[in-house]
Amino acid sequence: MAAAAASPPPPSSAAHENKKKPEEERDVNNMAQAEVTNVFNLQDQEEAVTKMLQSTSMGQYYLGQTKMEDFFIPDRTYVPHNKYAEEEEEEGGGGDELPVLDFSVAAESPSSKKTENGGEPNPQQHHQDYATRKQALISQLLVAAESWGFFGVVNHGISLELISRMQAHAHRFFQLPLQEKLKGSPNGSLLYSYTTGSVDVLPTKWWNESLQLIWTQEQVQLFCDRIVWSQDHHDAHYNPNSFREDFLEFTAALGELGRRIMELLAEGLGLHPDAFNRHFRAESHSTLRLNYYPPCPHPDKIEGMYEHSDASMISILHQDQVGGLQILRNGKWVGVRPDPASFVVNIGEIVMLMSNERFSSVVHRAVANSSEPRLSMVFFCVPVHEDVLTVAEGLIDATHPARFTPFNWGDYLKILWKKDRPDYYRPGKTSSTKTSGEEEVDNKES
Ligand SMILES: O=C(O)CCC(=O)C(=O)O
Repeated sequence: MAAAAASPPPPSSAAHENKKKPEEERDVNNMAQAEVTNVFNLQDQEEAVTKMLQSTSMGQYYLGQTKMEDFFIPDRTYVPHNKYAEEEEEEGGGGDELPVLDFSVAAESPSSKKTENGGEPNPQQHHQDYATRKQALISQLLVAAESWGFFGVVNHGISLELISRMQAHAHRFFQLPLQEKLKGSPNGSLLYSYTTGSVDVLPTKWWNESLQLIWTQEQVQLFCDRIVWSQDHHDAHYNPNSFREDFLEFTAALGELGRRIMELLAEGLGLHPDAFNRHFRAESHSTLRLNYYPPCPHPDKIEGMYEHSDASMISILHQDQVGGLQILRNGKWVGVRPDPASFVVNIGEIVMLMSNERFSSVVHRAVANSSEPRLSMVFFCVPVHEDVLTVAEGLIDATHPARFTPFNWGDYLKILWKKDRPDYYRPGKTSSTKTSGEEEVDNKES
């Protein structure tokens, strides 16, 4: 692939326009909903719903305008949803397992811990232990962020009960009749919400539905006010407020986890702990997306969600027991084994850019299956719209010039869906190409 310019032009430039290849159009990302919102915003609800159905993959399918064959992707590299790295290893394939980091030390304060028998610790000794363990975590985190761009997190401090309550809300929502779900499609003041699959600007059709909401009280309330959650008398006891309450508790907890992760990433790079977090504030349009993949009789031919890297700062994902998240690593798709107690975190394009590409934002996808629906829940930490984002100063020197010009999230969103966006905004720095530095990465399946 062509080499990326060492000092790229500003975001408005189309300097790389002529290099486009059809495969490059395939990059998709976590902002599908934003596109839907742009298209349908400020329109009459009924008109908005019709338009959304007509221009999204599952919408067209539900309307009978497309057939399942229209979802088929030629020459697709298929790895079943429940095939994982460890199994490959057993088969002699040299499996490569996602690093899993124990975050318990990150939730601790340097002075809070009791000794094993419940007594007060020696404060100085404890402080030293804490510092040693924290440093060990930072080192593991750096390796994972640099060489994988992805890692699992356990002992993250978010209760399993809260996670399963959110999963139950999600299943309840996706099982509602289509007409009911459509009342929660993006429109007017509700910026993100229910969407029936991928939008037409993307070159492939996704076999999924999603519900994505900005993490504010106001947005979730707007959404809840539109939906009738109890469709029959069996459900009469369901408290619709519980969706709002659990959503707010869950997103606040994920936001806190995101903050801790970004603080440690910054410290690992020798930056001020707040270097990333100062752009990740309550007024950012960070979102939680619930992805629902119905069973599909031809999982080998379709994609639940096509390969993409995330535009976020970082993304924090929980997948249910079904499996289907796959990461492109060294040119191969690696399945991530589900674990109810862990989250999977990935570096998004914003932190990749701010780290001057020390970290990778890696391509991943979701694979559907023929027997059971699959649910994933992803929290996208994004920067405040207007904040100017730059490569962190401590990472620039004579041999490492800034690879990106300053931009903001608003600029980024504007060009995200443009087919002619400059190459340096294209996702897909994979670990497999990390060492070559200057090379642009091929996003397509191998
Ligand atoms: O469902 C998954 O495992 C992947 C979801 C994802 O990549 C996304 O929502 O951007």
